[in-house]
Amino acid sequence: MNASNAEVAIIMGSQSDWSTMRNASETLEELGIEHESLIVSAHRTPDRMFEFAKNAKASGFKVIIAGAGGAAHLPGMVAALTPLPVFGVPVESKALSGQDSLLSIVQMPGGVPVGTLAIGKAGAINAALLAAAILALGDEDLAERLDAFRMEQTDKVAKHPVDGA
Ligand code: RP5
Repeated sequence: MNASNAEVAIIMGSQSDWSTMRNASETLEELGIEHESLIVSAHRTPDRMFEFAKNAKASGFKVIIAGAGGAAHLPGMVAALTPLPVFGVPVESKALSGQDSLLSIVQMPGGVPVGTLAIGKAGAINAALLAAAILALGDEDLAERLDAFRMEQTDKVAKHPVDGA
C-alpha cells in the first residue's frame, strides 16, 4: 500500500506546479477522497517517475492525476508505464501561457491515453472531479457526496446578476 492508503495520486513535475495542483488536492479533500501529492519529474527525476508509475497500481492507487508545464512529458510517460487511468493537467507556463503544456499532454499516440484537462486551475479541479466520478462508480457514499457537491454548486448560482459582486 502507499503511505496514506490513498486512492488517488496527484503527481507534478515541480514544486512550482503545486499552486495549480493544490486545487485538485483541495477538491478531493472536499469530497473526502484519500489522496497523496508527490513531486515526480520526467526530466529531473526519471528513476523516481519510473519507480512510481511501475508500482502505482500495486501500491493501491486507482487513478493518477499528473500536472506538468512546458515540455510536459510526465502524464504521457506515466500513462505508458501504468494500466491506471491518467488525467493530465497542463500547468500554465510563463513563456507560452500553457499552450506548450497543453499540446505536449494532449497529443498522445493512439493506444496510450491521457485524459487531458484545461490549462491551469480549472483543469486541476476537473481532473479531481473526474477521478471522483470514476471512484464513485464503485462507492455509493462517494456518489452521494459528488451529487451533493454538484447540487451545492448549482444552488450558488444567482438567477440575476448584481452590481459590484
Ligand atoms: C516542468 O517544468 C514542471 O512541471 C514545471 O511546470 C516546469 C518548470 O519547472 P521549474 O523550473 O519551475 O521547477 O517539468
